[in-house]
Amino acid sequence: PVTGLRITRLLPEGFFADALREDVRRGLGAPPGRRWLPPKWFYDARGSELFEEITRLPEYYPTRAERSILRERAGGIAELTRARTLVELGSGSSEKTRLLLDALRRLGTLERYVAVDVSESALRGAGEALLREYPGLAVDAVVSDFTRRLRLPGAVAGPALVALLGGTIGNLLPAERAVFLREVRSLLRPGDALLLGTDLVKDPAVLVAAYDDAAGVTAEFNRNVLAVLNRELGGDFDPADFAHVAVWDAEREWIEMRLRARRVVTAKLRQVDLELGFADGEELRTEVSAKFRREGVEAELRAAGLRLGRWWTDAAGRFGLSLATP
Ligand code: AVJ
Repeated sequence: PVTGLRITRLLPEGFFADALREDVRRGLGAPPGRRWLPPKWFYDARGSELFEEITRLPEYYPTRAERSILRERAGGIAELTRARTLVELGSGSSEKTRLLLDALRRLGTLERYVAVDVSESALRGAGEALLREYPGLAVDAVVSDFTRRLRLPGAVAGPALVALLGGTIGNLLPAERAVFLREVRSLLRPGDALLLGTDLVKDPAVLVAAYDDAAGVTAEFNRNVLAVLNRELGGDFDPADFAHVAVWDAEREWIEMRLRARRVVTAKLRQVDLELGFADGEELRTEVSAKFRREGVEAELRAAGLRLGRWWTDAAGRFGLSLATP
């Protein structure tokens, strides 16, 4: 019997430091006006906490919408998959996961939960709580960046259900999504399934409000990436120099979060030997959050060799949950 939380680091020592340096050189080293950072760097301990706060905001509907689908469908998902292993990518606090864990335990098939996330602090908190709440369940916490390379610790007992919830797949650009979905496909064996949450295209005013809340929590979340750069790379950004911006790109059907310089800003990142200048009003892209339509999800799955078996939405049609099989 396994007690205690098993934490696996699939990444070599220093991986995150190197990856951050590389992303910063590439993204912030781009010409002014075209600078960007990948959204995964939001999630230090403070950023993970702020994201949890976002999920409780009145404007941020995706978490509640997805939870309402799971509340209604978890039992059916359990019966369809009969999973022995639940693998969750980008598990964060594993809050909605409990609905799946409960349903699979009720059915009696579940033996192991594998939580994969970039945030070790989130994994520790969630993992310890789940061990207490689900006696007898083996819980693995895997610190990994699945957007780079999808790997799991050892063999996974099938049937396995791989879940990517919350609309996290929307943080990947279309080409990155194609690579990621093919990697998921290559991991799945007959009888396994993918459960994929996708936020759906809707009234742009609703979307923008979800990413620019009145209380300013998302703004703080966005600026937190500058605090991460300061701490990890010896930076001297003043987060207050940047305004939070959320815009809807109607053509590409995604929300972009940006940080806009409120004045001429200069900043140094000592550890990467980078001196940055931002013109007044210059923007830095910090996140893409793509919104989907059923046909698009189905096409992307199909291109990766996956078949969309079931498609559920919440009553208001705001969020989609797909169950796909190899
Ligand atoms: C965790 C990636 C699903 O894109 O909606 C929330 C992150 N960014 N508010 C999203 C986020 C701004 C969130 N995901």
